[in-house]
Amino acid sequence: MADSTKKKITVLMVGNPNVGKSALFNRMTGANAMVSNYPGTTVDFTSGTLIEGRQEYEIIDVPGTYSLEPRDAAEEVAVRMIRDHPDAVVMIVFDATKIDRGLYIALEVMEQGMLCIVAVNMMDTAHDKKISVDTADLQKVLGVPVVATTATSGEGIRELAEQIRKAQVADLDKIIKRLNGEIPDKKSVGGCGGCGGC
Ligand SMILES: Nc1nc2c(ncn2[C@@H]2O[C@H](COP(=O)(O)OP(=O)(O)O)[C@@H](O)[C@H]2O)c(=O)[nH]1
Ligand SMILES: [Mg+2]
Repeated sequence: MADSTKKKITVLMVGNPNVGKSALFNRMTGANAMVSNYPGTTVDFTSGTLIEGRQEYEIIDVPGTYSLEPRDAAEEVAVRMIRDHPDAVVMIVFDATKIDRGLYIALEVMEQGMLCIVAVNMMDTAHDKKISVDTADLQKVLGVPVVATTATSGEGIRELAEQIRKAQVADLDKIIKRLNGEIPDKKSVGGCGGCGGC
């Protein structure tokens, strides 16, 4: 049961098309999803409820986008949804086999100064293709929670739901310095990924 004294938090699921946003959305929200038309457009989007740790979240499955410079109506809606929900948590979904593409949109979203969390989905495919993805390292670099998931099997979904409350506003200057090796890694303590969320 949700704690009715806590304000409902909106979570926007953002990422490239075909990274598994809808599959993750279905896993997190179950059967209570609702399809609506985004005001003033012909673009549909799906929203649903997740209750985690007595907090109610409204999860919105945002149309897939490659960047925040929209090239079609669906991408325009994705950008509008982000602009229209400045207090939302953005769950940025990566395809584990295409991390570079995920990083592109992630950095654009992070530039907006919003609370962020990253789901690295399709971990099964990455494993099959022998692509190793170090989510702990990615978490250290980005400074926001990063969770490995496989939406089709459900692996990582629980942890993803639990980590939403630890979403962080990323510090782009620090990310760039870490990428350039100008800031040494924080020491990992007890499995801590150093996202700063605790
Ligand atoms: N192997 C694998 N397939 C996945 C995973 N997540 C989603 N898919 C599949 O990838 C395709 C695209 O997923 P979808 O949720 O529609 O992506 P979206 O465009 O980001 O919403 C579908 O065929 C899903 O069944 C995953 O973790 N592993
Ligand atoms: Mg989808």
